Amino acid sequence: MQQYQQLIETVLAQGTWQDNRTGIRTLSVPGAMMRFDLAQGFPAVTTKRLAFKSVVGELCAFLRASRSAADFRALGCKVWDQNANENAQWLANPYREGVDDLGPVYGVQWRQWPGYKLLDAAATAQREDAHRNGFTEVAPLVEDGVEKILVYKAIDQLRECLDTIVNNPSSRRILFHGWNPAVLDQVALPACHLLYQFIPNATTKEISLCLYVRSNDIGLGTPFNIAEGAALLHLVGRLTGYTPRWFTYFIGDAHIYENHMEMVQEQLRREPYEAPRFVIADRVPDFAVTGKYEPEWLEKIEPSDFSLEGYRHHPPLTAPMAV
Ligand code: THF
Repeated sequence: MQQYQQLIETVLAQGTWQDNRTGIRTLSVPGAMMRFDLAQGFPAVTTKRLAFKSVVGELCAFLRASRSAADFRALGCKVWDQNANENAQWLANPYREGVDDLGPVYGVQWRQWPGYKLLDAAATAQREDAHRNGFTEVAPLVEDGVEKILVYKAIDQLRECLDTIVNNPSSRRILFHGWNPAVLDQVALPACHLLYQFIPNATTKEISLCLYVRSNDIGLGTPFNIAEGAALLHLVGRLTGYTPRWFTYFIGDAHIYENHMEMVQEQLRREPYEAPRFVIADRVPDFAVTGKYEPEWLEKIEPSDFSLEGYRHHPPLTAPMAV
């Protein structure tokens, strides 16, 4: 994970101080990239302890389309409690559904993106096509004197990615998006990691992931989000018969919070250890071995199905999260 240290160095050398919604200033750089070869090991930060259980707990909660911090906690991840219950603006949001609610965050968009179409009632071919594609007719209505029909489908973007990896791996459209402009006013926090594109290689049977993160807290969020993206790529590879290879991580606003300076500087004084190995439990079917496509494991997977082997790390370091 030299690349994480290099990112810290870049921000320290080139960053400028910025104000933001949290009131805690950041040293920020616009645009950064890291690229990990997963064939060389798992990109866990080693210059401090990675909260791996929390990472895989969060991933499982996302995969189950959770929107409550209580569900995240039940899976071993406490990092959503503050966003759910300590942000005054969110507490006053009319869409908030009580204690621990986060709104339709990440997993809800990944697995249940609300898809609507307004069709002309007379457009029979369109209505039939929408029906074949899983849309249901919700309500008739009249717009400018024309009879219309509103159709709806909860789009499982992630499942559709897996289907395409299996059925049409040369597609360059295998992506899912967390940024739904229609619900930005309904969430505790608009998605930070928001665009995931899978790139399978049908010849080498390797699969790569490009991830775009609009805003990244380098002290706390970055190590967490890198590990989570890499874990997701491993899982998707396992369920589709591909070996995880390149994981490219793009950041929009790359920043270090003022009160994280000591934590990141201490990490620059530490020598990184070798990368650990990522292991998925045997009970999770390997498509490459079974030849059987079982995407329902996206929901069945448990945090305990993921582990790290040979994870050597320096002593833990932590710092407050800005809310
Ligand atoms: N808000 C801010 N300010 N930074 C973020 O990174 C962030 N997130 C998520 C939503 N809001 C955010 C929450 N993810 C930790 C890790 C991930 C987070 C938030 C906090 C954290 O404190 N990690 C500690 C301990 C974790 C633990 O023990 O469970 C650590 O040392 O890693 C970006 O996704």
